[in-house]
Amino acid sequence: KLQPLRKVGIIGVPFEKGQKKYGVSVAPAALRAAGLISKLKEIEGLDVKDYGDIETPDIKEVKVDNMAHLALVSACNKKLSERVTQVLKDDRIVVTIGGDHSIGVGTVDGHYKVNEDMILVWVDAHADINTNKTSDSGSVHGMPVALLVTEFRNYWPYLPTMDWQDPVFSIKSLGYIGLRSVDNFERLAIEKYKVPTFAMEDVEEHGIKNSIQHVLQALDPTSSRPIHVSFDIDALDALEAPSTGTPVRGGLTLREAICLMEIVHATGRLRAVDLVEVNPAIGNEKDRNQTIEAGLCILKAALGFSRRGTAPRGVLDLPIQ
Ligand code: B3U
Ligand code: MN
Ligand code: MN
Repeated sequence: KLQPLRKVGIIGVPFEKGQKKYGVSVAPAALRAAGLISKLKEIEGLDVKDYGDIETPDIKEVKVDNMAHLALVSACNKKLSERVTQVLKDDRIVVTIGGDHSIGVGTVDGHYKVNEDMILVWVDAHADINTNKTSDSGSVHGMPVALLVTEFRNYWPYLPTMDWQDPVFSIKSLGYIGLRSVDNFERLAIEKYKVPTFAMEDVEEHGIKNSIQHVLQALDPTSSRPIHVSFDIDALDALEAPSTGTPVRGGLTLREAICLMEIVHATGRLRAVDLVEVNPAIGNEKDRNQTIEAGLCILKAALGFSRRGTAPRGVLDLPIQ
């Protein structure tokens, strides 16, 4: 049986070539400057190690139809995958700070190499399951799930520079929460493969607590598999997290996101969490601070911070004067 882990490793990924806007690569530095490491260290019993940032080598682009910057996306994710594997082998929960959501390829690939029985909960306004044939934007941050799953092997052409990455993860181990901007072919994929999906109207109907519990139960009825949560900050309502590249109104509240993460934490099976698409260059200072703070709250909830508070360990009474 999987035991709860109280050690984490942080990886920053200052990468933004999976989408078109400037600024999402600044997020790891902005989150660190806002006290990411020290705030996580304040969580009772949590051992935090910073593994630093993944730097992407400056390499020559390849041309693939409707797929921007594939060579850079590939190079970044190859290094990221190896680092994720290393952190997990050090027996730590891996916390990856993006970067845009194309880095989900590296985090899931690296995680799968250690835990083949992992399940993946993709929390996002978008489904990120386009191929280069179905994408309107040509941005790889809308394609990571399609790159990862074995079931999509035949929907891709040969992708130069991506030989290191074999789609090995099964779509049967994927679930979605928070969707509200889903392209036609993405919806077709969700229906074809019966992906457990709680789009916003389902969250509305069942509540966030039942939504996440249903997804976890559907993917893993025996409650025994390692969990990977890939959290796109645009899953939150645009009013709660304005500093992001493709905000969509009508999303999760921060309270709902915290609740979701608390439930995942309580399983004791969380092994990897990504926080992506925070873009400190979008909006004003208030927007930026609000978005970063939301990100910190979400990560803290995932790693065991209690909103109820925590009494000092081994202390039975208040100090006497
Ligand atoms: N589905 C669209 C839009 C999108 C996906 N992810 C984000 N936006 N952030 C696409 O480009 O594939
Ligand atoms: Mn996304
Ligand atoms: Mn998104």
